Amino acid sequence: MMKLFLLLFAAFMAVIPLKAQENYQPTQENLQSRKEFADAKFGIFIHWGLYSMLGDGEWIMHNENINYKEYERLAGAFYPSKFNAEEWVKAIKESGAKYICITSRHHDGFSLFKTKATTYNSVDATPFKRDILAELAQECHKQGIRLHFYYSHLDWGREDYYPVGRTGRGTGRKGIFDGKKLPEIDSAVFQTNWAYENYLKFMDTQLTELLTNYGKIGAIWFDGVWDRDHQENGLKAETWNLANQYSLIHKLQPGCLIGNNHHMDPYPGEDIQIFERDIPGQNLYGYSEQAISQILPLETCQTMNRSWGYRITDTTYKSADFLIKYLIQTSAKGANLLLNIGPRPDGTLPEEALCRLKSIGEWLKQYGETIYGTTAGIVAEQPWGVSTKKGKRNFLHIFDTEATEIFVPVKETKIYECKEYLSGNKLNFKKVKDGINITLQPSDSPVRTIEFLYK
Ligand code: JFZ
Repeated sequence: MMKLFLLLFAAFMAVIPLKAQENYQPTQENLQSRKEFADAKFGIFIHWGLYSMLGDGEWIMHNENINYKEYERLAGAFYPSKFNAEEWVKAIKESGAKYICITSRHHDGFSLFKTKATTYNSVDATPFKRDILAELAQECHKQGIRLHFYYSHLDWGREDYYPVGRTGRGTGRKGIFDGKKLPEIDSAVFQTNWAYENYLKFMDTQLTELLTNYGKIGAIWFDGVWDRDHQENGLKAETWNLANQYSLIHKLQPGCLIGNNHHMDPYPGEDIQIFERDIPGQNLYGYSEQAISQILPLETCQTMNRSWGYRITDTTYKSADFLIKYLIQTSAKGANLLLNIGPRPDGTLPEEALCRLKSIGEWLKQYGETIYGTTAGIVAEQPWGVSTKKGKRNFLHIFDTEATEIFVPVKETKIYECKEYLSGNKLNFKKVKDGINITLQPSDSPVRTIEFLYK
């Protein structure tokens, strides 16, 4: 009986999509944007904010239960004297990345841009007085790289972010907004309330600014709706007013893609699907149980070390070879890689990150054609590696450095050419049961890429 009920309930949930931007029909411009996004394959994520000054990641305010009034004082010392947007963009472009996604405002609530919605921003609250996003946007447009904005739904420092979610409960918010006392937090089942209405307006103002003052924006990357997943109705899109937010964004810039790091199946109105720290199909971190969209472009975000925001003690950087392979693996799933850097409080990008950007860029200069504009390969992951493809051109990326021969399970296709990608040297292959065997040339490189064509 219980099973039947659960089954019926699941079926019911499956046919009733969560209310977001219902009946959303992406415009031609939006579809074009999705295509360009999917072709781009590689972007750089930037987590930067007041937390960077404390050198212990972007969750420090929550982790250490820092009082929000005290935390705000960091703004008075925010002076990243070496911040240089031109240098950032140049280094990032050299990596071969096609877009940058930066935290316009993270969970701590500090805005890296001039906003009328709050003085708690990099222009009005700091001695630096500069609009970080404006400088970055100008350089991105000048140097020809797309710009995306990360935007946090949740806020650990605002009284009108009410009721609070499951995080940031120790930041000392008093439950008083505009002089009025809010009801007890723990008794509050989520419902629309006057404080929250105010918070929604605040976000609308900021989103309007972000999509009006910084030229063409490639995407808005939302994060934080999961903060309320312990509350009744907490995950319902209507409580976040996603319908209005999404249509506002699509109205202001129809080509702007919307992604939401909610770790669930995409809501109507979303243009890309995000996976956090997992290549689609993996679930190493527990955030990737959602089905892989067959329609939307996919993106995997990943850290270079183990942190998003600058963590002064985190030296656990993944090797350049690992990251190159990771990019190939995401491409082989038809997804993009959004690789993170946490700039230092002085505004510089860590050397460890810079040298990895350089190595990835050098590889992409030679092999970019086997990544950009490709889709998932002709064969699924094999013991020897993975594949990508562009039309009838198939690229096999061999990670097994020892292999002298590989089996490729392709059936009906008539192969007429098989070669080493870079040198163009022909490789021998023979038809075997259920596929072909390709004989490889030995090489020192961690990835050997070969190309084969079929009719
Ligand atoms: C989120 C952010 O919290 C994090 O700071 C970073 O920006 C990353 C890219 O995205 O990561 C999450 C998402 C969900 C949870 C925790 C971290 N969660 O459900 O507890």
